[in-house]
Amino acid sequence: MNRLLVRITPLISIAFCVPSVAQQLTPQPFLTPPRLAENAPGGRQLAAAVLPGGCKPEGDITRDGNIVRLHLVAEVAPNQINNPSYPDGAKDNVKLRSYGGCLTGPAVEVKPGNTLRVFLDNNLDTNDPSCKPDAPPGPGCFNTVNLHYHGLHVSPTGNSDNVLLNIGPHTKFEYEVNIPTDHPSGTFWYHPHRHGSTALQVASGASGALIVRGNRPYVGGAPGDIDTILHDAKGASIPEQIFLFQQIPYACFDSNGKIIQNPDGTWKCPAGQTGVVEDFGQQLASATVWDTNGRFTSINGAVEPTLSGIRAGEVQRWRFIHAGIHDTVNLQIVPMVNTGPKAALALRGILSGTPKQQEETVKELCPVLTPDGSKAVALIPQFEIASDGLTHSAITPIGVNQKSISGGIGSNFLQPGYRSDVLIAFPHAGTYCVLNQAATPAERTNAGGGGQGPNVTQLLATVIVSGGTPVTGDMGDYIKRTLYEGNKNNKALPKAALDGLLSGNLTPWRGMPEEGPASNSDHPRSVAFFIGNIPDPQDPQKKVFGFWLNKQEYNPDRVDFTLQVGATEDWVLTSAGEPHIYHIHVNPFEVMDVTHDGKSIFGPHGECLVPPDSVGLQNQYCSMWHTFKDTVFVQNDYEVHVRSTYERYIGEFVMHCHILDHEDSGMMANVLIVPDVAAPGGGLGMPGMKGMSNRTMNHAHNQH
Ligand SMILES: [Cu+2]
Repeated sequence: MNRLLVRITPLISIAFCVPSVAQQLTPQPFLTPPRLAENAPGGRQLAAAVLPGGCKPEGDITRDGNIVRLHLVAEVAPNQINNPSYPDGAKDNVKLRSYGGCLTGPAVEVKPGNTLRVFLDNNLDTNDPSCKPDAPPGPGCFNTVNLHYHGLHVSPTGNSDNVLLNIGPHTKFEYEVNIPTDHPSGTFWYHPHRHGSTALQVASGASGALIVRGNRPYVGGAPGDIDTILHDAKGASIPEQIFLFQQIPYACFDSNGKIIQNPDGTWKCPAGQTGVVEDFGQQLASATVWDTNGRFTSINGAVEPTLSGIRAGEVQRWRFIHAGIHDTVNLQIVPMVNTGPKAALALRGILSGTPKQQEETVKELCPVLTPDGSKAVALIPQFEIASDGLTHSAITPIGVNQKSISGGIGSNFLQPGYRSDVLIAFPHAGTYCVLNQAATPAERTNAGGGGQGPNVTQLLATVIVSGGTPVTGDMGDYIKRTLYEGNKNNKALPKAALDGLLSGNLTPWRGMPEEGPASNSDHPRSVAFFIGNIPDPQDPQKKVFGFWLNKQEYNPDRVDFTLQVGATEDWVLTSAGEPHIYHIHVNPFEVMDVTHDGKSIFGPHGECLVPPDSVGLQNQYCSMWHTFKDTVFVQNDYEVHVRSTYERYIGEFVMHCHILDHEDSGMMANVLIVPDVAAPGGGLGMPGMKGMSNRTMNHAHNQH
């Protein structure tokens, strides 16, 4: 189907615990996400869905005009995950819940104006001891699912992007998601979102890329699709890669139900045992679990794959999707300086030893400091064209603060839920490392305690660049010039738009127009996250522990915010004690400002000022000035000011912390958008009608 996406190494390997000699010599291939078998109208099957080294997912896809029919199966399936700590390239056996039975859900591509009919088949076991009748909201019912179309601007109600549905085991459900014709094209994703089972299922690999690809050219007037101008200097479409990052905390258990560990505390699956994700308390509910368990962030289901077949100077679009549940990925790309035996093993996804020993190897192969330790090496720069699927108004270099090692130029802070589309080109042939850089102690959210990327630097992937034409000089200028050359012969493209590419101006293709004035600028709505003890509303003498959003835990029967469709409003997002990650469904928001101690971190034109504190974490906000997002990191002691217009859709949906175990533990709120907030009946015009109108009337006073 999409030729552009298929640029994988032509090597078929894996699937055996003990690699053969031939396999030992070959790099571990970078896998593109699995593809569903594609049916032509009339029943003929067009293409096999299996890719080299990949997994054939259950289900299929049929396109008939604007209707896209998708059969998706939620099931438990056996798989294998590469474990870099094994010196022989062995893999761990796992058995996980996912879509289609592969380690990552199939990539799904749609167009603006499509109707996506998803026939979701919940094939999980009806025997679910985690699901207790009448249990209060919270972690549990791990075999009950639903589906969220993260970032899509679609209806949140009925059979559409409705995360308030429970789809029980051995139940089929048909979704109908109408993607409006004016929907931005970009990188989105799908995952289960049933309160209580979201974290465990996403942590098992139940997520997939959802690409909206547009073919609307910019000819003056309405913005066009960025997809129409991503051309190389010869005018051909540039290659692209999906990177779906997952953090799968699989573990094996002893007869007492405790996780089996190595002497250093990392998790161990002895021979013959199969890793699972079943225990919310031990495997998910801890700020430090991902730092200490020795597991690795995977890419499209593979740990430390090697991407090859890229040429020097070749501009590529990389679509990063953070589908992990808890921890920052601090993505840096650096040259590999060592070509010895350790490098050859690294290309096979073998580093050997404890996490600390593996970090030593990574630092030896891919240093981010000069040999004398005095200076950061130049990272391969990433030029962001879209965040959270929404094209920027300018090509934006990632990272600006050279003083910081982990936040220096080219360091892409990806938080759970984020997408980042970057243009990238490698300056010359060679091997490169894609790192998940550990934050320096000063940059950790809980110094020494975890929660901000891994404790140790991890290798995410290696990249082999061969052939092509080396690039000297400024890479940003080179990439802009390439786009300019690639669109020069497009006579329909207005000259001002073409010339603008030379300075990185993407306004003609931006995903969202600038927000207008907000009706509540002097009294913005607020969202405050906090985990800990607060006075018990029933008995103020007592304290009660919880995962709080505005001092309330999630109650599916309570509406927390009632909003007027069409209104534009300001919100202030804060976290106390530790950072959280704000995500709201249906409508994206524009990041208007980020403040610390009441002072903006931005200058008058959005330039990122010298950090107002020594922590450095605010670096990740530097490229967010007036960008649109649907998910944003909320650093404690900072205020993130956002503005959103509640366009088009009415109905009930959620906002929540995208650290998904926090969400399942209560950090979520219901949002209801109504046609007329002042009308009798709370906006639906029928006072006394059961359902949303009653709820609106009863809970209007709960607005914050
Ligand atoms: Cu949180």
